[in-house]
Amino acid sequence: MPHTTREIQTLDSAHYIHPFTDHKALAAQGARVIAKADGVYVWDSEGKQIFDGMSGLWCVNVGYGRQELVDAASRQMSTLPYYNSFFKTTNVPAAELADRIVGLAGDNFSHVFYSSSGSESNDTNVRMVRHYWASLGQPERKVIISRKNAYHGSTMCGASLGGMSGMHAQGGLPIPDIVHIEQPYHFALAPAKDRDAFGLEAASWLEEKILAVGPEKVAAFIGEPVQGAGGVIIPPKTYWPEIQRICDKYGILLISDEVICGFGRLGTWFGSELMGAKPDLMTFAKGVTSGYIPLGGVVVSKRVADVLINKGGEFNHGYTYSGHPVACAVALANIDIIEKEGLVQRVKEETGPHLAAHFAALSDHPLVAGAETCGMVGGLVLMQDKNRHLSFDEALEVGMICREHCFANGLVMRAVGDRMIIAPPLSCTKADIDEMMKRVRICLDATLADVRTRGWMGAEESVQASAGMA
Ligand code: PXG
Repeated sequence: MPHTTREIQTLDSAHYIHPFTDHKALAAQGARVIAKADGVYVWDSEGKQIFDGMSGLWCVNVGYGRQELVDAASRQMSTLPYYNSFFKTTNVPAAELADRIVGLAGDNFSHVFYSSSGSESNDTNVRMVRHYWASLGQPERKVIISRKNAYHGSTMCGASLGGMSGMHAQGGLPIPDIVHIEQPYHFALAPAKDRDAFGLEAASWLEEKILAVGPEKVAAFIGEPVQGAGGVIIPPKTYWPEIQRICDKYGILLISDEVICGFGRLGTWFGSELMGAKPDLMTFAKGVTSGYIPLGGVVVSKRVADVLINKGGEFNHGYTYSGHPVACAVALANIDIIEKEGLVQRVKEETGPHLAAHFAALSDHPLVAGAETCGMVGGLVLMQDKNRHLSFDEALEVGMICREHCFANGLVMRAVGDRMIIAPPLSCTKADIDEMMKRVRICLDATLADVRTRGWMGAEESVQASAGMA
């Protein structure tokens, strides 16, 4: 390696502004330098091996070290490294991939629009649905309804669609005509209520909002099948079918943001399939190339495409890298791997249930108040006193403490407040999951020991703990 870790950290801190980072804290600590990766593991610049329980950032679906993807990129770069899709032009991988994605998305869909990220794709969604309604002679239909604690990206549209108050506080967001309803988070909002009844109630908040805004002004509803960055919030099974019914009732377009859930993560090609919804538009990114190269886009239904093509005229929207041939070639090779290895089916029938069983068993841990999974995503809540549903004081940042124990013990697990979340590669074997969960236990035990030492556990638990020690 040409530099020592310290030298890289110094360069980094002097010149690199990172996403979502407090730079004073980073400069004091020094960035963790990830140097290489293979399979389900990454290695830092000191040679420490870490199980990547987050697939990078929810994207490395087929795992690291796939030579097929390297070869696909290399071949395409030698043949045609770049050309644009403007001015009635296309390229071979872009056309082939559109056909392939439409085939995976199902009968409702006919077209694909390309971008390079999830954020850009959601900007496309906002412009496309407003253009759709304007083309139908209803330009007043502009309002898009989203949800609190949703994540839809970091551009002006993406962050506005998202429901993160910390993001809205910076940059004067949300932009006009984007409004939010409460999320379907059963554990936090109504743990005592029947889960399915709560799902129906949470969906009814959409109808309330439609009526408050005025149905003639509402263009679309957008949601993630399972909220990812918000903390792996898995909705009750009644939620999405009811959301679909309400959208149909008012003729409102449904956008499923599949940036995390798409390309197999929930054990179906797209998450909306599992949730029982039939969206009009689906946002994708991340897993389409397993993160090896940036690519995103929107899968467009026949309903929307028909209006865009036959009534919309020119859609004045597009990106330099829309349909990038190298990114599309890598996506095709990535889908080949997912199909050849049966990864979607494996998540559904084998590895997903295996992960779920491990998570269910975590309920015996004194810190773990709720643990659930859906395919290859999982979330658990750390609580001070789970019997009394008592959270830790937010200011204690117990989730962040747990995350540090994870890194120290060779595991990437993310903290969203006191929710610890994982999303390992879909290529995980059952043995990989056993290894990951062994590390999860070690990290939870280390966190428990830590918070006990600090005197932060619930009174009853502390008494039990000291009785046990006596
Ligand atoms: N939609 C969803 C559902 C996402 O999860 C985006 C859109 C935006 O994609 P791009 O490619 O523009 O980043 C995302 C991205 C986290 C985290 O902390 C999650 C994302 C991005 C960054 C951090 O969990 N998801």
